[in-house]
Amino acid sequence: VALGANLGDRARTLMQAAEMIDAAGGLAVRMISQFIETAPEGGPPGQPPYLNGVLELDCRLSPLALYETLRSIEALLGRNRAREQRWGPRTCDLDILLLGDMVVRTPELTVPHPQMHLRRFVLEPLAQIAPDVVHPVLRKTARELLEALG
Ligand code: A4P
Ligand code: MG
Repeated sequence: VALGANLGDRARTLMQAAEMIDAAGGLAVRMISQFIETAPEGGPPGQPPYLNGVLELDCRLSPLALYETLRSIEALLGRNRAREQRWGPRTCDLDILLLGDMVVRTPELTVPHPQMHLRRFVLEPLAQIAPDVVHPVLRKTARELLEALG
């Protein structure tokens, strides 16, 4: 799971998100990457820098149940989608990157995350905690995907 925040007390928000995920039924946090400050990619110009990180979870939930749990944690952390722009500033964004070897393509959910292999702010923390995890569609490891970004 990728964590991102660029409003408010970003580090506190990301730690709270990790704690809430760990406390949720069917989920346990196994690893937390360092949180890194990153320049915004995409979205409207002039948005503040992000703090990004990645979690590895033990997950006993279905993909959709995991997605819904993450959405409810985003909401509890003060995210208000009605006021937000796509790729705009947010207090907390929780995206599912990978679910083991599973490939999901539903209206709500695409896993692997469709942009993960293009994003340094995802691949850097991912390669830190799971360098050898394999993207099941591209068949490359996190480390290889990061190196491919140059
Ligand atoms: N969705 C589909 N697949 C997934 C998935 N694997 N995980 C759908 C989570 N959601 C998934 O997401 C939009 C829709 O994607 C959801 O309704 C869900 O059904 P959202 O979180 O509501 O909106 P968003 O985050 O504004 O859009 P999107 O496309 O998810 O953007 P991203 O990819 O989250 O990018 N720059 C830096 N440096 N760091 C960042 O963290 N984040 C973004 C947002 C832009 N630039 C950034 C960062
Ligand atoms: Mg998102």
